[in-house]
Amino acid sequence: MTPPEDEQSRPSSEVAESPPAGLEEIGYSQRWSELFAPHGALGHVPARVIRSNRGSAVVLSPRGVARAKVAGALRKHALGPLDLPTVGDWVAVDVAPDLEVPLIHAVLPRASAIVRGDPNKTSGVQIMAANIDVVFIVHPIADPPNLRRIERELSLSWESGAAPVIVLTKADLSSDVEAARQAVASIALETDVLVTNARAAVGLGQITERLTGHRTAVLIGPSGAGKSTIINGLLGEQRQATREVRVADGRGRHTTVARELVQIPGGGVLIDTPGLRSLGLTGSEEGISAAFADIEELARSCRFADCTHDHEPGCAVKAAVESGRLAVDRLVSYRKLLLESQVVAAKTDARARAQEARKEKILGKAIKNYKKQSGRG
Ligand SMILES: Nc1nc2c(ncn2[C@@H]2O[C@H](COP(=O)(O)OP(=O)(O)OP(=O)(O)O)[C@@H](O)[C@H]2O)c(=O)[nH]1
Ligand SMILES: [Mg+2]
Ligand SMILES: [Zn+2]
Repeated sequence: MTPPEDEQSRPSSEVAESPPAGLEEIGYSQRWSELFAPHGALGHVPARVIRSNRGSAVVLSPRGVARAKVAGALRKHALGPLDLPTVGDWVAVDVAPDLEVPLIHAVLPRASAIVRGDPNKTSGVQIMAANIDVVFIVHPIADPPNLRRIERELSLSWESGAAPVIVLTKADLSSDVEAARQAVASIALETDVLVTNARAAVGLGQITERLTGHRTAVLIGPSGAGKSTIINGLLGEQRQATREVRVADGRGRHTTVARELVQIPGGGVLIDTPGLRSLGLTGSEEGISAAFADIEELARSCRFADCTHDHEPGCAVKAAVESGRLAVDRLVSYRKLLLESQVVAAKTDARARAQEARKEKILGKAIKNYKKQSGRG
C-alpha cells in the first residue's frame, strides 16, 4: 500500500525513533515494534492507551501524553467494542502538527485481554484491560472475602491469557488473617494468595515483584477493596482518588471512574479499574475449566463422560462432596457459572445470527436494486 502523498512528504525525523523513548518502560518490546513497523512506514508513531472511558482515550507516545481520537476509518470498520482502542492497547497514532488532536489509526493485535460480559451493552462485552501479564484479583480480607466472586474473577482471568494473583487487602482490619487466607487458598488452586495492608504499605513488595521486566498488571475486584490504595502505596503519593465505602449506601458507587494505566517506580505498570458490581461471563468455558481444574480432574473418573454431576450414578464429583473432599458450595458455584456461560453463548450466537440475517437482507436489497437499475429484474 502506498501512503498518501502528505504522509510520504513528511520529514523523516517525524518517523518514530527506535526504540521510542519512554515506551520501553511501559512495556514496548520487540513484539510491538514488529507489529508496529508497517504503521511506522505511514509516518505514524507507536503509543499506548493509558486511560479510557466511554470512547475517549488518552495515549502516551514518544511525544508525551495526549487525548486522542479514533480515526474515522477505524471506527467505521470496527465490528464492535473489541476492535476499538482500550486501556493497555498499543496503537498507531498520527500526530501531524496540523491535526487538532492525535488520531488513532490502528490497534495492534492484542497479546491478552480481560473481557467481561456486559449485559447493558448491545455488543454484550467490555474489555477491561488489554495486553496484561498479570491480573490482580483484589478483595478485602475482613468482610470476609467473597469466595464465589473470587471464583468468577479467576474464571475471567484465566480466560484473558494473563496469570491471576489474588491480593487480600486490609489485613489490619482482620482478626484472623490466616483463616481468611486459607479459605481463599482452598478455592485458588495453584494461584498465589497475597496479603496486604496497603494503607501502611505492608506486603506491597509482593506486587512490584510481579511487575519486573516492564510487565503490565490490571487490578480488578469490588469497589472499596483497596485497588487505588495499592497504587497510591506503591507511588508513595495520593495520586488515585480513594474513598471510604459505606455499606449502607455504597451500592452501585465506585470511586475510580476511568480505567487508567499508571507507571510504577522501579518498573512495570498497573491498570486501575472501577470496582464493578456485575462481572458477567463471556460465554466461553475455558476460563471456568481452569479455575475449577480440581472438579474437572475429579470428573474424569465419573462413569459418564457427559456427567452433569447432578443425578447420574457413578459420579466421582458427588462422591468427593459426600466424603468431604470437595465443598458443596464450590460444586454449586461451578455449575452456576457453567450454566451462565452457556446462556451467554446462546445469546451471542443468536446475536451473530441476527447480524448475519441483517447483512443478507441489505445485500438482497442491493442486488434487487441493481437488477432493477440495469433492467434485468
Ligand atoms: N484499614 C485499611 N483500609 C484500607 C486498606 N486499603 C484500602 N483501604 C481503605 O478502603 C477504602 C477504599 O479504598 P479504595 O482504594 O478507594 O478502593 P477501590 O478498590 O479503589 O474502590 P473503587 O475505586 O470504588 O473500585 C479507602 O477508604 C481506603 O483508605 C488497608 O489495607 N487497610
Ligand atoms: Mg479505585
Ligand atoms: Zn459426575
